[in-house]
Order: sequence, then structure tokens, then C-alpha cells
Amino acid sequence: MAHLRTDALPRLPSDVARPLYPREALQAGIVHLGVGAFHRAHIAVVNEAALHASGDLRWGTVGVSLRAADTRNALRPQAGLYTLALRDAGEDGRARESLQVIGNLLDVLVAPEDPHAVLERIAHPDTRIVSLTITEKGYHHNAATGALRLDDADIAHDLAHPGAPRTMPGFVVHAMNLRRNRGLAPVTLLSCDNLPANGDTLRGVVGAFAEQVDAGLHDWIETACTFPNSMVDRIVPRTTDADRARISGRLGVEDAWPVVGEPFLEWVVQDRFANGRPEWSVGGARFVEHAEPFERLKLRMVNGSHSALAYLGAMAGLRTVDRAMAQPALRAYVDALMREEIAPTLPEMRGIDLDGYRARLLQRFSNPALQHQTKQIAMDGSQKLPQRLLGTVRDRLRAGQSIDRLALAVAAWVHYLRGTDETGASHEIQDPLSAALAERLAQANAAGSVHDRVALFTGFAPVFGELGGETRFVAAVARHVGRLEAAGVLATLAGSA
Ligand code: CS2
Repeated sequence: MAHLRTDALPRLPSDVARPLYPREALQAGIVHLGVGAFHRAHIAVVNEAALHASGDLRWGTVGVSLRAADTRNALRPQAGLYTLALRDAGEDGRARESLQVIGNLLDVLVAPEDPHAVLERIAHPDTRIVSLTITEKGYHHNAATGALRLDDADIAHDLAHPGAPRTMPGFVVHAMNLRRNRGLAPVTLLSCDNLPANGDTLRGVVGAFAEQVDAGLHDWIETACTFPNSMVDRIVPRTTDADRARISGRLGVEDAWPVVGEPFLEWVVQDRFANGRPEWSVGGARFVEHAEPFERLKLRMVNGSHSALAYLGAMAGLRTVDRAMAQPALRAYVDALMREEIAPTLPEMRGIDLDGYRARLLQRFSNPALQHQTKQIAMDGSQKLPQRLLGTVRDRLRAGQSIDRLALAVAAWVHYLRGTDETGASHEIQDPLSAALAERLAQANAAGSVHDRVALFTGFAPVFGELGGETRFVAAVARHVGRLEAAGVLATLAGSA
């Protein structure tokens, strides 16, 4: 089969959408760090709509992979073209899928191969926006406090090697130094990661790194660049070989690197751009003065419930989110978690109907056409729990409210960390703090009673902060860990319904 390339576009089936602007005239106004599936199914899609509607050709994208070469290797022979497949189930329950070939990704750079090229791209006069989806761990911060970890080996490396950094803070700050020294315009640094006040978090880690480099540089970044907060939402499971084969079959040409997502998309962005921006509102983005309330809503409702479902589902041997949702006890639990414990912590927001939001979310999680793996969501728990679950726990404890269901989600993570599910199948703990977590668990396991074990484990400050000292929290988590260990997920849920 021939490959997806520019010359294949006119021959694609007529129901496949494709770029209709002159690709060869696109400039690279955006550098995107972390050009994974999420970026290609979210920001790039909104950007594509803006290019179609406005014809403003300043906003092509150069993607950067901070680690692996696979995306570049697959996309360079395709001139950056790839297919987005949006999937859900029709009324008859059968999967349906719409295809669009996206054209605004001009090139992909692989940072470890050529860090100089990445620095020069960010420092290029055409670059106006540096956007990021590098996942929580890419910030090299303490997830509980938000502070840059100056003791991190890669951060120390990047402070010592301005010409060959490895981390996001290293690339951003050293490239900003080049821009400032060359008298170039500042840029917008746009975080699209699932972090609370992600722009402020980015400003914090970039600022802390810059301070170590040069006080003048720090001030220039602070005053000239902007760091909008943003909320991003679209479920994007990892692409499988079966997806690749099915999509290539429909296209009639081989696409080595398509992405799959749900039809739903939201993007709320604080309208604070240092050097212009595309007309992203035509692609569904919403520009606001304050994005934090939307981020909190999304992190707590979508991601908090998602993590709860992932740990409970994975431990019950349920491989995908929709299969977890098909268990009445799990569905009822997630519904009650959102309704009873999460939604009441959220402020009133004009235009947001929380009951409708919750109902739609239950439907999104039940999408059988996505096959979203519970283990994919279970990754990196130490980086996710603080903003997804623990902030909600804190708010409720402060208000003297019950945290029973939230504590079950936290207990499910602790249960998951033992590395074997209830069917006896083992799973790897993928987490940047996996070694420290394993050490803590081993110490805790020597402690005796479930309560003492959980007390020792929740004393792990990089995740739990001061919560480890909250007796109500420790007692509630311990009660659930005890039940999960003794009776398993489904019996625990049946007991707490
Ligand atoms: C998920 C998110 O993998 C995960 O941790 O919870 O990627 C989730 O699918 C998105 O944030 C939805 O917008």
C-alpha cells in the first residue's frame, strides 16, 4: 500500500476531510513541546480549523519530542500529515468513525538527538507561541507544592549545559536567553497539561530555573512573556496497531501514525498572548479572562473520576474504561463520587450545569469505541493524585464534610501499587517516583496493621503534603485499603453502596 503523503491527498475518499489551505506557504509560528497523541488530537485540530477559517498562514507548528524518535520517524516520510479518527457508538451500538487528515504539523524535532535545533527553533524569529503537553512529570516539580525540584539530576544538568538541555525548563529558559540576547520579540508560553493553574505552574518552574541562570533574564521572561492558564479536554487513548490497520484501510493509503479520540472537545484559554494568536475560537476554543475555575472543574470531575475508575477497574481486572463503566456498582460509585463529593466543592459557574456535565461525562466514559486502557490512566499516579483527588479531599475536610468516596479512590491507588490485580495478573508501576513509592510501601508493609501501614504510606509528602497528618483522611483510606485487600473491588463497592 502507498503511504499517506501530499500527493495522496487528492485521491483520498471523499468522506475524509483534508487540509484545504496552501500547506507549502505555512510558516512555523508555533513550537509545540510534547507532540504526542493528545496534542495531535486536540490543539492541532483546533489550529487546523483556524487555518481553514482565517487563511492566516503564520500558524503552522513544529513539534518537539523531548524523548523518543518514533513520532518523527513515522511522520517525516508523511510530510507531517496524519489522520485523526473520532470514534463513538451510533444508536445501534456499533462503532462509527469520522476521519480527518491534519496538515499543520510541519516537522518534528527529536530533542535528545539535536538539542541545538530545538533551541534554535524556539529562538526563531517566526516563533510566537510555545505550547506544551509534556504531562505532569515534564515540569520537574514537586506535585504537592508546585515548586521546581532544583535537586533533580536533569534540572542540574540543564543548568550546567545551556547549549544542550534535556528538560522543558532547560529548553524554554535557554531559548528565551537566545531571544533576549538577539533582541527578538517575547513569546507566549502556553501550558496545555492537566495541572491546576497550569500557566501559573509553568511560570513558577520557568521562573525558578531562570533565576538560577540570570536575574535579568528572569525579569525579561516574567514581564515580556505570557503564561496563559488553560483547560483542555478530550479523551485520547493510545493508538493501537488495529487502529492503524483500520484507518489505513479506509484511507486507501498507509498512515503509520494516526490518532484516535472521542468527538467531545473543550479548550478554555486565558486570553493573554504576548505576540498574537490564531483564531482558535472557530475551532471550538473559548477565550476567557480567568481559566482556573474551568481547570478545577475539569481536573476534579473528569480526571478525578477517571483515576478512580482506572485504579478500581484495573484492580478488578477490567482492562478498559467502558468495561469498568459497564459494571453497575462502579458506575454508581463514580456517579455518586461526582455528585456527592466533587461537584459540591466547585464554585457556581455561569453557563455550567453540573448535573448535565456529570451526565455527559458518564456517557463519555462509557464510549465503547475508544477502548481506553485503565492502565494508561493509572500511570504516573504520584503526579496526578494531588490535583485530581487530594485538593478535593482538603476542601471537604476543611468544611467538615465526608470524604468516603474520595478516600476509596486514594485507597485504590495504594491497592494498585502492590503490582498484582485481583485476577493475579501483574502490572508494572509506571511512575517517575516508582522507586521512592516502592521503598515507602516496603517500609509500610513492615508496620503491621492496615492503619499503621496506611499512616506510614500517606506520610509520603511529595504526594500527600500535610494530609498524611490528617487522622480522618488516614482512617478513611485505611478502612478502604483493608476492605479492598480482604474482599476485592466489587465487594467493597457493594458494601459501600
Ligand atoms: C486521563 C486523561 O490519562 C489520564 O490520566 O485521565 O488523559 C484524560 O483522558 C484527559 O485529561 C481528558 O481530557
